[in-house]
Amino acid sequence: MGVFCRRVPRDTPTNEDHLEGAMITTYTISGMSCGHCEGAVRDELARLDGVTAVEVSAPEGTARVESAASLPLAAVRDAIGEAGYELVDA
Ligand SMILES: [Cu+2]
Repeated sequence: MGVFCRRVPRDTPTNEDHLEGAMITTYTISGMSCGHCEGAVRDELARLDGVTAVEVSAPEGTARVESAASLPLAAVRDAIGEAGYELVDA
């Protein structure tokens, strides 16, 4: 609601290395307002072990994460927190 994003834009390449048989999990995230927020969340999630692709949508408040194996929820929560946002429990 009228929140200004003060994040500095960064060039973040999307990871397009799709793995066959990968797991896809969608997480709900609160607090994202624009593309810079998306980039920050994507950067952090992409750093997690086993993550092969990340798509983040600020308007939908979601992150769609593709990974080779199931990700520990605590690690996902920490990564989103590191970016400055909050994982919303389903
Ligand atoms: Cu933003």
